[in-house]
Amino acid sequence: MVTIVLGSQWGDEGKGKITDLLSQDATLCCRAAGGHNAGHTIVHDSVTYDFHILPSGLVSPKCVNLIGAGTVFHVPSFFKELGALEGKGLKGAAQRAFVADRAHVCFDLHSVVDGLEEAGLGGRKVGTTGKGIGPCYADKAARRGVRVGEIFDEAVFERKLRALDAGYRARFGDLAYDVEEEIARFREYRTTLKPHVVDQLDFMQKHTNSQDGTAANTLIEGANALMLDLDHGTYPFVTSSSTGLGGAIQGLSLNPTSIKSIIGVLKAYTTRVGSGPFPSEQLNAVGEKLQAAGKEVGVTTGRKRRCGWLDLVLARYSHAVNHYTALNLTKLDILDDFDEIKVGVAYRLPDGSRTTGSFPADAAVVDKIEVEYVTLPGWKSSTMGLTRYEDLPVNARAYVEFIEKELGGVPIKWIGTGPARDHMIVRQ
Ligand code: 2SA
Ligand code: GDP
Ligand code: MG
Repeated sequence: MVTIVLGSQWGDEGKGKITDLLSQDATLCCRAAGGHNAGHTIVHDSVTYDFHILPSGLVSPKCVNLIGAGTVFHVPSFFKELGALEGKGLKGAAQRAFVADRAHVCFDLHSVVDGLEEAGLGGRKVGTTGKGIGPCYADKAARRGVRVGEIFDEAVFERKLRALDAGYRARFGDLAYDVEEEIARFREYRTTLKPHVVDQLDFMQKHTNSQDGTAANTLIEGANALMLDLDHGTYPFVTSSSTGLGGAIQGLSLNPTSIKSIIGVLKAYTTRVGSGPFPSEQLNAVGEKLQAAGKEVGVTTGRKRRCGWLDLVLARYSHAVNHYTALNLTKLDILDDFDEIKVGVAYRLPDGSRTTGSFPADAAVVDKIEVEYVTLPGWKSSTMGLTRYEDLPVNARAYVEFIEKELGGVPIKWIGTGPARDHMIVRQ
């Protein structure tokens, strides 16, 4: 049985929190795509954990975790994050963290190139995290990338990394990067990384078949989100991986018939970090209030996130691509103090046409969209930490039910009311 958790907007919806919650009943938790650009925050037992490349299932002591073949893997981040978890008292996490030998190695070289490519774009910057994700996936697609399994063949590894370095020097001239230093670091990783590297198919078959008659539950943690997807997002203002349902299947060689649920994580308002179109963005006091109340700051880069109202045109599009079987509406508590709450329900396009579900492919067109809003009354009381649906103020329930109806009846099964694992309403 497979459960897939996917970001439905531009990321930071709270995927880490629900992944952590569900991983308590999972035998295996996997990342399928992306790299250490992701930032998933989990709050449990008053401890805050920040995950980037590691799957959020690591907080649950029985859950084994895999960084899948579709990801790009930065080895220093892997060890740094494992060290931080140990430092926070999460013992034995390293014994439950594995990476597929087919994942691509994301080098510090890629990060340097990421910075140069962004600088070259001037005013058209993507606003990347600077972690080298785009260049690493570009090398993968150009068939010159280095895979995790190749780290262990010293001669091949060193030849390929030096060739990457030479290629980038031919393009950019001098680089603030020392390839021999990076090669030297990998001589040590060759030993320390070895116990974590697995053949994905063997590994998944072992962990997804029940060993002792109990159900084997696999949880897939999406990274980034549908509107950052390389094919379906606001290209070119996207990340370089497939962040939707397709990427989850492809990156892990999942059996689609074993998928039990596809959970779309939908923040009760919208945020975006980095550049690119954002139709419901509020460049005013509302946006500032959402940013401050929601503590909307990037986990990986510390950038302030851009904020706006919930956009149901975007959510309908996201649902149409990812086929959510249920939603987790998150951060409802952040709307507690608004007199009125607006929800985008339709777009007016520059050519005068109106759409309620399709999302234009051209970022320049999306930039000129005018959003039609419906205004709903706020509830002006605290929902923080509530765990029962019937305890929500009537206007908060009306907000939840309005979203469900507008999205064609997809059930909002989970409602986040705070950052901690137990700040969640679960509707049956
Ligand atoms: P990249 O670095 O090549 O993947 O950047 C390309 C675009 O993808 C966006 N992106 C993200 N958006 C939201 N959250 C992300 N993770 C961090 C977080 C971000 C941070 O959880 O807060 O700390 O800034 C993430 N990762 C990539 C990015 O902003 C570009 O728009
Ligand atoms: P992810 O990238 O989708 O995993 O999301 P992030 O972890 O980057 O950002 C979500 C932030 O909101 C984190 O700081 C979470 O601790 C926090 N969070 C998640 N759900 C809720 C919620 O329902 N209410 C509140 N107040 N905070 C939440
Ligand atoms: Mg995040």
